[in-house]
Parts: sequence; structure tokens; C-alpha cells
Amino acid sequence: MFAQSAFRTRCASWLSAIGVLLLFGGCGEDPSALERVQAEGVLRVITRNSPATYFQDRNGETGFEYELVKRFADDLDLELQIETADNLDELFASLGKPGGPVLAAAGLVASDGRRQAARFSLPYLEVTPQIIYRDGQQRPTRPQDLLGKRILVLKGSSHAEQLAALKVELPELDYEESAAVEVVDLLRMVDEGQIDLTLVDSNELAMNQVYFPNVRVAFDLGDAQNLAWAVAPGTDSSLLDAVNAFIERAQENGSLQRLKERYYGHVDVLGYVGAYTFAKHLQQRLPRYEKHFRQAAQAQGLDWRLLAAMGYQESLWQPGATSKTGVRGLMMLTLGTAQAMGVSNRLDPKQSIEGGAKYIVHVKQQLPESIEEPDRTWFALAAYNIGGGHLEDARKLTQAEGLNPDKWLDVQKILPRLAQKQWFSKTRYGYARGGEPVHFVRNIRRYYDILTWVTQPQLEGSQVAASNLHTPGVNKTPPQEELPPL
Ligand code: BLG
Repeated sequence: MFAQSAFRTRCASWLSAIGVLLLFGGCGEDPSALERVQAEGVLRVITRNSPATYFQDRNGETGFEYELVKRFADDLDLELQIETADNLDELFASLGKPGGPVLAAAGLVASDGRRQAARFSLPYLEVTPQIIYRDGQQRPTRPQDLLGKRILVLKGSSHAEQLAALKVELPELDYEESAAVEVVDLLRMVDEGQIDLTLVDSNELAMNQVYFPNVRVAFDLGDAQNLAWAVAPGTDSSLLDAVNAFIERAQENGSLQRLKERYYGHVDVLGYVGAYTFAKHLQQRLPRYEKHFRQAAQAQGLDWRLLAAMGYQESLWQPGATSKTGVRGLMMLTLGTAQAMGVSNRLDPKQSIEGGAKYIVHVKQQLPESIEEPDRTWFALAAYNIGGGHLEDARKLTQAEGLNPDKWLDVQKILPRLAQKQWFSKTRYGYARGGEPVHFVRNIRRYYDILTWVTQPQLEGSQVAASNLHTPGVNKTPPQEELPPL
């Protein structure tokens, strides 16, 4: 007992007098990796400089990996020091070098091929590797379609590993690896047509899609994979244990989910600007019309949030909106529709909302019985936008293609053909901008999801909780209580 406390006292005085290294040497016992980090008070982390991991914005350092690892450092009361690697090989090579980073938090797939180079933590994010192509090009749908294409991936990436494995089955497969680019560069090169295809993780695409209007997912290459943090190979598990305990805590207390939603949730729903704008409009505009939406919806047996989502898509909740074609008002009624619905002033928001509510119910009733919910609602929205006649044309073309005319997923694929002569010339009602209802329905569904989330019962009141907008998305289940900020 006495010897032990004397030992501690001696160690403590050494620590203050001559520093960490002498301390551990003098105690005759090698400190663990975690003890070394704690004694130094600094957590050195290596990452990649990319939107999905670590980057600078006007408020300073940010990024999913950065925020998560910052939380970990704070929990251990450590100062966080971030360094970035130029490429993945460099990242793994530097891990665990004396004086170098002890942890890699870089959106790394815990792949089998990497287990020599590192030990991985518990997973914190599931991602799917996706083949990316350029809109307007023929969409590859299976691995054979990759043959003869210019494909570029990151050198040393799990994607390079995947393609190497695929090449065993498909020897003619050709692809290049580059250590000089980041994921954003790969996506830009696809966007600009410099390469045909690349392979990235779904979370990377979600973050970047908004910058690259032409990039599209061709297909998922293989199963979902786990992202994990990495420490150097070896037998000392002290740091890894601390990391795993942290990840488990972050999972349990919801902070990990919250972070995922903040980074990946809204991006694929609205894009950055869209999300920000929607949040602003939710706060500034919706409260003026919410009462009308609720009343009109109730009168017609609708969900008011669907009606509100339609109003946002139509006019961004602006009662004075007017289209080039003379369609007007918050719910964008044509003159004919307004008259049929008894709307005398299309610019009066209350009348417009009531007219829109009546009209969506009307077009829904006209749909064939064979279309069931929830598709029935999506078809009704499409008819609201393009008219029942054109929608019926698209359904017939869908059937002729051997697809299901009662399924929105199938009909939405065919609708854009109404704008192509070879197709619309065969239809009863002829030309229509068939792509418009596809976007229309897609956007309304997104807004509807978000409105459903932000107006969950405990948040409902006279005003919707706009401040909660930033967390919808990845997991549609709304959190049941306010989570502590990350
Ligand atoms: C819709 C009408 C439908 C009509 C179709 O046009 O308007 N819906 C409403 O008035 C609510 O009734 O179908 S039809 O009666 O069978 O012909 C087709 O004419 C409105 C659409 C048109 C669209 N917004 C509601 O979604 C619109 O304004 N498009 C033009 C956009 S711009 O001019 O490029 O800005």
C-alpha cells in the first residue's frame, strides 16, 4: 500500500519535473497507447480533406469526421490535432509512427484488405459503394456494363480493392487509380465528362451531389459496408477500447444519429441552399397560411402537411406567384381549374388553398380503382400538375412497355416520353412536359416528409418548429426528445 502510493508520488513528481517519457521509463512499465495520449494531452488524428470528412467553412473546422472525433477528444479531455493525408496510402503509412497520428478518422471502409495496415473500431456509419455515371449517358446497370469505360477511383481505396476483385471475374475490366485526386475531383470529372465512371460511397455522393448536377448513381456495386476509425496494428487495445466505448455511447445517446442526419439527411433531400431556404420559409411564410392549410385539408379529408407541401412546391408559399403560362396563386391554379373549383380570386391565399384542396381530391377520384395507396396519392399529384389526360397517356405507354401502369415507380419512368415526338405522336393527348410531374411529385414527397417530421405532435402548436429542420432524412423516425447538441 505504502509502496504503491510512494511510487505514485514519485511518478507524479517526475512528471512535473522531467516529463512524460522519463516518467514511464522510470516506472519500469510501458505506458499503454491511451496513457501516452493522455499524458501528452493531445489526440493526433489523421483524416482526409473532403466534404464528407473534414473541411473548413466560414466558421472554421467542420465535417462529419471532424465533429465526431472532436467529441471523442472532448470526452477524454484532450486537445485535438488534425492532420490531413494527401492520399490513402499515406494515411495508413503515417498511422502510429512515432510522434504521428494515433487515430485515423477518414471515412474509411473497414475492408478485409486493410486489416494488415490497421485495426478498425466498431462501425459508425453504413455506406453503399455506388457506380456513378453522367446524366445523359447510357446508364450502366450491372458490372458487365463497366467494360470499355474510362473508370477512375482513388488509389488505395476500398473501391480500388473492389474493382481488383471484380477484375478477377471480368478480366477485360479496365480502370485507373489516382493518388492525386479526392472524391470531389472524381465526381467533378464524371460531371464534366472527363471520365465515364467512378465508384464512391453513398455518403460521399450525398454530400457532393448538390455541387454536381450531372452525376447520377448507376447502380450499387456490392453490399453495404461499414465505416470505422482505425488505429495502428499491434496488440495494445487501450486506445481502440476507448474509441469503441465512445462509439457505443454516441450510438446510445443519439448523438451519432443526430450527426448523421445533420450531414447526410437534408443534403439529398433539398441540397444545402434548398434546406436553408426551406427552413427560412417554414419560419417566415408557413405560419401565415398554416391555418388555411389545416382548415382546407380537414374539409377535404386530407393531411394538411401534404397540402402545405404542394403549396411549397407550387409557389414557395407565395400567394402572388404567377407562371409564364399564366397559372397563378399559392396553389398555382389555371383559370379553368379555378373556375371549376369556385375560386373567384386566385391571388387570395385562402381561396387558392381551398381550390387546390378540392382539385386534388377531384383528380384523385378520377383515377382508376386499380391504383392503390400510397401510389394513388402520387398519381393524384401528377394529375394535378399535368392533367388526367396526359397521365392516362403515360399509363398506356407504361403498359405497352410491359411495366405496371398502377405503380408510380414505373409510370414516372415513362412520363418524360410525353415530351418526345416518337412517343407523344402515339398518344391521345399528345405533347406534354412529362418530366415536370416527375419532379413535382418527387419534391412534394420530400417536403411532405420534412413537414411530417417537423410537425410531430410534441412540436405542434401555432407554429411549426422550423429550427428542427436540419435533422430530417436518413432515419425517417423522428427523435422523441430534444437531443443534446453535438
Ligand atoms: C395544371 C392544372 C391542370 C391541368 C394541367 O395544368 O396546372 N392544375 C391546376 O390548375 C391545379 O388542371 O390539367 S387539365 O385541366 O387536364 O388540362 C395541364 O394543363 C400547375 C399546372 C401547370 C403547372 N402548375 C399546377 O401544378 C405550371 O404552372 N406549369 C408551367 C410552369 S412555367 O410556365 O414553366 O413556369
